[in-house]
Amino acid sequence: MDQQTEVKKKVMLSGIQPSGDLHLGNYLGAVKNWAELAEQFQCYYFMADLHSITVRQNPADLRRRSISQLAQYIACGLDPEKNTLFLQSHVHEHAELGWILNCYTMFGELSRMTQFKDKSAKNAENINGGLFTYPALMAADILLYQADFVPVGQDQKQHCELTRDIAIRFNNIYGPTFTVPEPYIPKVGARVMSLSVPTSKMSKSDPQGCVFIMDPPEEIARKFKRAVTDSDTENCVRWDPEQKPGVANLMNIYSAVTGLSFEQIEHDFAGKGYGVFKPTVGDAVIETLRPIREESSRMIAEKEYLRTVYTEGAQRASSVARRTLRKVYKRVGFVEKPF
Ligand code: ATP
Ligand code: LTN
Repeated sequence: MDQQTEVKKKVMLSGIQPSGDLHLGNYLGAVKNWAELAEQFQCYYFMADLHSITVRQNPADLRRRSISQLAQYIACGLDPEKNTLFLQSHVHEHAELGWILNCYTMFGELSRMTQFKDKSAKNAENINGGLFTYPALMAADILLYQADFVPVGQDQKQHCELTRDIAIRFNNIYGPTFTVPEPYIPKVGARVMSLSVPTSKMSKSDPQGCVFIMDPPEEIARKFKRAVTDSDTENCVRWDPEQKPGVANLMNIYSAVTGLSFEQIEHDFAGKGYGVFKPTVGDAVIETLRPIREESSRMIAEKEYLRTVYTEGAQRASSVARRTLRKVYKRVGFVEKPF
């Protein structure tokens, strides 16, 4: 009976590039929501190390961050017994299906991806082929596991839509092969903006406007005190994302960490102004991140344990990925491997 329930569970899958330390945007837009899904879904989460080398990485830092990201996933509540946690490069099927899907993804589609446009503007000296074909590898990540849902922040919606188009295209040519996945985007926290430039998304490439999970409390307090609010003279905590993007961002963050509605927040801070609101949001974020930071630091030291987690994770992932890849090889016309 147990096994049958297991088989019927819908599949969730997501990944984060270990190209920087996890930040509040990654947490509220993605990881926080993952932990609650384990009972209801079959969940796979990985460190997207293959994706991260589309931007030049220091090898030692990449290795260290891939492991510390795993520790942070666990500290955020992802139980390795209930979720399959692994490193993307340990499951070679990702690269193999990635190549195949490249051949079913159009140049025009890839040219329209905003992440490609943003990253090539930021890395003008290294606009490599991998950066361009990145979405075909992301489609492979998702389709290998026949994922039903992909929990991500708003910025990944375009890639998820392209994955659907690729899956539908392949299924139309060869018959049903892939589950067509849907993005799973939270209502609050889906788009956390930079504290210094509230019209850009919070990103590790802007450390002043970015709150990292591992930042010490004093640092988080300092970043929130300096958060850019709005140049209006109103000094009033009111939800108006068009006119007041800085305040709206703080309200979004505060709502995501406390569960309070925007109306309730407006009511609680009526007449109090930004000088009171900013440090209050900072304190709420400090208390949310404190246990995660402490647990991550403790776990990073447990190297053998982490190694067991990612070894078992890759073995489990690979046994599923292998089945899909075999089916795809057959569909496209490759001769069956004799060994
Ligand atoms: P980069 O700065 O290189 O674009 P990143 O910091 O945005 O990277 P990713 O690895 O691209 O991090 O994102 C990991 C997950 O976190 C994705 O699901 C993404 O949608 C989500 N995410 C990233 N930034 C934010 C943000 N500012 N607000 C909400 N969700 C976010
Ligand atoms: N493209 C994503 C990371 C990523 C991903 C995935 C997310 C790679 N493969 C598969 C969900 C599913 C990013 O840059 N945030």
